[in-house]
Amino acid sequence: LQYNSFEDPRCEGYLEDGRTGMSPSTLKRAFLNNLFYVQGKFKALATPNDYYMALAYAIRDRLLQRWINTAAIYTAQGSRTVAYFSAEFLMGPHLGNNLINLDIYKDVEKGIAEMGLNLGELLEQEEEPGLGNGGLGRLAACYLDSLATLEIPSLGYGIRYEFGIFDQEIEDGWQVEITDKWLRFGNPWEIARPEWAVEVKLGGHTDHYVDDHGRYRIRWVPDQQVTGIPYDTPILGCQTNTANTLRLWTAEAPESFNFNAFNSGDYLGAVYEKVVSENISKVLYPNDDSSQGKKLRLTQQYFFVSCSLQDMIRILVGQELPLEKFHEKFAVQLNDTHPAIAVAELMRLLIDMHHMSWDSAWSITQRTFAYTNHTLLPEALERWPVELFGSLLPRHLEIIYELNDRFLDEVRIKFPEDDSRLSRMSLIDESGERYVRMAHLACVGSHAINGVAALHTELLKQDVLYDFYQMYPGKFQNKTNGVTPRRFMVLSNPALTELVTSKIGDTWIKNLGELQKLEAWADNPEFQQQWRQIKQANKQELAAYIQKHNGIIVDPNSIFDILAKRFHEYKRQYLDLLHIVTLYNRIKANPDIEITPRTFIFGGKAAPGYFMAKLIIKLINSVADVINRDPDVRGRLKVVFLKNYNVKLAQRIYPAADLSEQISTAGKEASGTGNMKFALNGALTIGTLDGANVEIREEVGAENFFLFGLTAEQVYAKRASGYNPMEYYNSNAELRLALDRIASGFFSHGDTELFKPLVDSLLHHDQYFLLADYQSYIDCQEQVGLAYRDQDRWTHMSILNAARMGKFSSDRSIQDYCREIWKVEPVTITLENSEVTDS
Ligand code: GPV
Repeated sequence: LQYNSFEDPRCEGYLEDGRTGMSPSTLKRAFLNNLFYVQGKFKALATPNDYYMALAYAIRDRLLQRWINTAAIYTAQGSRTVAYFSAEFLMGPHLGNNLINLDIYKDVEKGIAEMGLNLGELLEQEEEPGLGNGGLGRLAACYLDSLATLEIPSLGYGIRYEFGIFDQEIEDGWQVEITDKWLRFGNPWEIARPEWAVEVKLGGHTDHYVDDHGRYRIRWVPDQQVTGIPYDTPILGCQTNTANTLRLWTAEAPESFNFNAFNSGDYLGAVYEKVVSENISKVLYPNDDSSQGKKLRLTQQYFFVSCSLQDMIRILVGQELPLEKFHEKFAVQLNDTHPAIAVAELMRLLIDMHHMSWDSAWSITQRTFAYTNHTLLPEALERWPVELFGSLLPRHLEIIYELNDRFLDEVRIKFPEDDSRLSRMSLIDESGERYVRMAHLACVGSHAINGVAALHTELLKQDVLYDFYQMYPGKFQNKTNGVTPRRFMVLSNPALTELVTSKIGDTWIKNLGELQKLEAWADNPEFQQQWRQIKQANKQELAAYIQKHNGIIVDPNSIFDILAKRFHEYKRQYLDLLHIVTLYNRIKANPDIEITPRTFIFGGKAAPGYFMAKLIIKLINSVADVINRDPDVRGRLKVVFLKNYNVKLAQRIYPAADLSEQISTAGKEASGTGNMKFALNGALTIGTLDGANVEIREEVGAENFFLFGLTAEQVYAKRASGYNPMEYYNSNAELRLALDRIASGFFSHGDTELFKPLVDSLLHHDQYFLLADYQSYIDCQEQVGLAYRDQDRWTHMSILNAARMGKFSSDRSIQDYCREIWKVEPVTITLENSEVTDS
């Protein structure tokens, strides 16, 4: 073999060989080698998936040197490390992102084209790892990208679900769930590490005994044991050599478990035990912002937390550091309460397994953990019936009781004679059936507690965690969410990336604040035109996708008005529908009315057990069927439901959006992150003063943001003074017409029962204040329509929105976490043949 050394200045020679070289010819040869030696195919028989795999392995080879060097340097230096604990990592496809972060996307695209193939088609082959539900899981993924880009030593710890979030099909307008077999064709990005397997105990009881030295000890006698096998995926930073690790755990039956059953001839019984163990990492719970309280879910949480903490102790011991330095070596972030059991598990490991004193263990535990809260919704606050909890984790329940006794003593000292405060703050809810309160455990066991947007953090302090704020004001911080511009701009919107880079250079990619320099171009006619052309081309691509998948022809000159996120009543997809039906009613009343043409695009999944959310999906599709076919509409309105909204589809949607719908009831959306991705790609937002919308509006300027609706404070006041939605129905003719139209069976072939639950819930409860916000929303949408007619004005606003998104890079969020919570510094990774790599 001949290698093209020194061909590319990025690869200083020593790395330029057949498995690491970045030159086009080396990459091409690696690709063809993999097709032959890995896939066992030649061109005539190769499928698109074979080509994808061949390329994926070629790129993986290029990550490995970086990955190994990163691990070697962290190990040699004993670097302080962030461990991000999350039940969800919604990574999206790896290949394209790795090409971007390696900075070889264009070279590879060209090389692939020279072989008569299309890179975009190969990228489409990748099954995305959908190991998350929505915002929370995607945030974890953005944070891993930023941690690596900022060269922060870090590990993501989670679960390698065999089935990720379900695939959504639409049948007769209804959502149907299909299992997500994402591992079907193998996963080229992960490496199993069975040599680092750990054992996890479950169930049983505890034994209190006196050991040989006369010391009082407690032993957990489990009735089940499972093995956790780690699978590692490299997480490459952008234009750095840092490749951190995402370590996901798979549950297996222990090798020796039920050896007796085999020997006694109960073969099927033994296999059954194995199946039970493997169920633990089988499937992601598909609920977003709500907790079901199922035992298997608690088992999943405990399983990955225990595996991860044991793994961290192995790493610590391997670096010859004493256990007393656990909190100096590691900063653990709890992504919501899903991993909060870690507080009790670290205590157990330190006390029972490593014989540390309670006080030392507690000091280490508190200094290790920090907790991020992601919601104010009461139904999302996790609590476990004490009985269920004790049947799975008897030792942890004891530890929590002991923690609680000591904690409540502290509360008593700070707030004497205040029994109601004690019962409000207790780790155990004793108001009825007894529950373990996971948010309280997380607050007590952490040195820092943060919300995910300024408003959210304020509401946490005033409301959901008010008592904890009074108890520990110094623990509370805000960390406004962010998104990675690599995936959500450079990869997904290459044309806009190129235009921006042609004007301000490419350093904005790692320093998003520099986008501000675009402001100078906001009124430049030539730039405006280029900006518009790119948006237009992106809209045309989405239009082609819609035609292919929905058979609907949409007008790329219409406003692409998009609402894409999980379906939940508080997110108010239904309010968007009321606007659509209102416009439709106006057209029916006056077919010649002037209306700015719009394409309403929806995407999102509903939790399989969430009846109302699924009914809203059905209503969208039913309204679409009528409006898209009605000749009176003359194509001025189109309604499209894009099925199976996921990371891949999101990457197509953001670049094509004119209008971003961020219309949650104020005080309900903790932050939102889709709002940031849309604006970064030049969409204007119509939104309430909720979550990060507040800060987005502050950044882009009120004049570049379509604001409507009640404030959080007004919502609370209205609820307190007795909200009556019927008053709005009775006094607003257009609103009444819209609701009556839905109730009348007009969109349901005359069936007046089908959507009755939706109509009734608005008229009689309207928990999320849709009717209170309706007129304000309709008026604001009127302004949107007018603004869009002035294309220069709209483009000016669009440019300013993108130019002012600097704050919302996940790089900024991560820098804030590093400085203010984790106290961790970057470590530079070199590719020199250092001692560590040679040995
Ligand atoms: I808790 N979030 C989520 O996606 N799933 C959850 O189970 C919970 C919260 C979301 C919030 O709803 C968003 O407002 C927020 O932007 C996101 O978490 C990331 O912080």
